[in-house]
Amino acid sequence: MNTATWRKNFRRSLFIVSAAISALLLSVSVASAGWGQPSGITEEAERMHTLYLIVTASAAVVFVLVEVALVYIIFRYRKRSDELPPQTHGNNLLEVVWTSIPILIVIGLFVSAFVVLVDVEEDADPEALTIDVTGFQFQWEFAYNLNDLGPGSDPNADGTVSVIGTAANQPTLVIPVGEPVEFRLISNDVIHSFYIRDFLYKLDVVPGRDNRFTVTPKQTGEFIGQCAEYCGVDHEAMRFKLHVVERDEFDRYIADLQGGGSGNASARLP
Ligand SMILES: [Cu+2]
Repeated sequence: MNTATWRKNFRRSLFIVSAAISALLLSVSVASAGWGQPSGITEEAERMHTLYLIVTASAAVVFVLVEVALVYIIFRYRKRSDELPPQTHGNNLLEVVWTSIPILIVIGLFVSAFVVLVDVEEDADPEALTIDVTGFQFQWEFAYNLNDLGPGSDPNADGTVSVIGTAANQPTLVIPVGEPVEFRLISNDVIHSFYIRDFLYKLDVVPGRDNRFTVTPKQTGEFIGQCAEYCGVDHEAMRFKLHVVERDEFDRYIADLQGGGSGNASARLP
């Protein structure tokens, strides 16, 4: 094989390899957009997940266009001889185009992220069920105020019922499906973080600070949660379960707690 043929083959292989790598990276990014993040179980999570897909897909499109342009230009304008090619300086139209497209993309991403953020951080309807979540070294307490159990609850009802976890007995947080649930996060010792993966959301539990958030679960089931802020030697013991149930089941659960039940929900819930 002479040198010219060898070079030609080498260039061709290089082109094929880079095209293959670009295609591989594209499929990995598109695939991980679908599989990389769980889609979540709340209406808020659904919006965040959609935003995530939009951002990842835009990044994938930009990546492929840039790579294709790069590879094309490298081959098309490679050095062919010692003769200097025609020299050009500047192209106003091209410069305006390649400056405005990225600006438009950034504005688009900013606006869509801002809309989702405002939506996710929106305060709960005052009627919504409110649960006091207290993080302590090293477990959680979930307290339900009897006068704040969601629409239709008795405003004059007195007292709270609560479930307190221990390292040996993980507590279960029970919430109704299809209605907004507000969590009020309380800590009297150090900073914890209230994290349920399938909410796609996590909020710190800071002493002296009134941190809250609201979610509307859209499917029933059993999920897991944990403290996500290293808060001391037994931090890992701060795990808990989440049960999303139908409203009537939730009402039965609260009535049972009121009747002196232990709050070991898994024993009673399907
Ligand atoms: Cu903690």
